[in-house]
Amino acid sequence: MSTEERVTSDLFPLAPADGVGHRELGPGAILLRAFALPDEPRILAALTLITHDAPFRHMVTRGGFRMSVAMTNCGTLGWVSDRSGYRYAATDPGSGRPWPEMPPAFADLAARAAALAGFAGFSPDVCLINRYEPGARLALHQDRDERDFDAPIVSVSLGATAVFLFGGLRREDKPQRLPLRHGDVVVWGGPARLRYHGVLPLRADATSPLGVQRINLTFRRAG
Ligand code: MD6
Ligand code: FE
Repeated sequence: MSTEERVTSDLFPLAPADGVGHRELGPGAILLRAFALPDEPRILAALTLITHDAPFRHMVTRGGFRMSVAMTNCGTLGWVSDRSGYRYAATDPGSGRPWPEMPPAFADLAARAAALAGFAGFSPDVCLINRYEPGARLALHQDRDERDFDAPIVSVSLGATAVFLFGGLRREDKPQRLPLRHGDVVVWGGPARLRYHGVLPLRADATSPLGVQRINLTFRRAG
């Protein structure tokens, strides 16, 4: 047990073992349970505006497969995929207009989470917004479309619980299985920046403050 886990269990002696506090997932990676909960109303209000301007859509992979996760973005760049592959683009290919601006509350939440994981000064230029409906999944992959890997990835989960697969630096490394609940935040950077990760198919029986869907915000520095 790490010092931090001991401190946490002293502070919350009756709390469920894995329900609160911070958990190291290895060098450069941390799970912050419920960290985004205080920001939930602000996040949801901003999401309504963003998705009105730039609706969720199912992108297509280079191989021509429709992704089961629906996506949109805010920020000066957005992550897009089509038959020519994955990349970051300054405009929404659906509308031809720039992506909606990143709300200050988003950037602030991401920076506070990154700082707790040891990455001070994180200033994201992309917030990729993912919507998972039952059955939607994300295959194990590395995030390597960004220009440099100095900045961490910050991932905020809202809505239905999903099982996050957090692997190692090699595809063969056996992933940890982490249930991510409403408000949980995961940060990975530095030595963990290129760890493989993915999401198991969302289960239909999940009940959550957002109904049977999971919304994930992933913050990156791509440009
Ligand atoms: C998640 N998403 O939804 C994590 N990575 O919990 C990702 O890791 C991700 O949705 C690269 C591109 C799109 C993604
Ligand atoms: Fe990813």
